Amino acid sequence: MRKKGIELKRLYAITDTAVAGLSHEKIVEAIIGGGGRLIQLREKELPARDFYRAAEAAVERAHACGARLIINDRADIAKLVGADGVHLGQDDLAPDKARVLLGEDAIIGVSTHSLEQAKIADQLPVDYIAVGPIYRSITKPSASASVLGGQVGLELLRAVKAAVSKPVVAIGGITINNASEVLCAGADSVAVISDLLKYDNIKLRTRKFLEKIDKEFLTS
Ligand code: TZP
Ligand code: MG
Repeated sequence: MRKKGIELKRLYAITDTAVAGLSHEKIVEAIIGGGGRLIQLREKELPARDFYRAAEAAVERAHACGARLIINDRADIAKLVGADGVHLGQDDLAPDKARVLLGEDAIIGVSTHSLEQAKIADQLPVDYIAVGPIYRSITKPSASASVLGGQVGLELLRAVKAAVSKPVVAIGGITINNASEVLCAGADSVAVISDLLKYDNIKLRTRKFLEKIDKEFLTS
């Protein structure tokens, strides 16, 4: 029997060793220190066996502190390290196949860039639908290059939210200054790389980010 649906944290931090200049494990440690409890490990350079080792260390760290760790792209690695789930792009393993591999309790998320993709994702065995890039992203320029105008904007986010029943994660160019408007536009969660990881003190930045969205979003 499928679980009834996951409750996403409002902040979904994503690791990027190039932006942070730190290992995935150290990034996870800093984000957790700042109060983050939902983290995605995103690794695009390492060979599989090094990716596995990094994921193993990161998941151990996350679970020791009560945080959830989702692996980007690789359902096989997510399964092997006992991660909480996998985040899949449009060209990764199909969500139904990842579900077979990871089981009913795993969190599976999928990236979408149009209303059509989001509606399709709503019918798939996934737990959340990511939409982006909401704003231009310097961290993933290819995402911005792939959509007209470099960003899908809050318009698509609103349209997706109105059309799907699953939780929606907004991604791309989200900062401490625009996160509240993204949440107000309907995002259940904001996924962030650079505006957390480009700072020397990631722990402090994560705390400030969480405080700001808690304060602004709850009072808006
Ligand atoms: N997918 C769409 S934009 C993006 C990903 C992984 C990068 C998000 O990074 P940032 O620095 O928060 O814009
Ligand atoms: Mg992918």
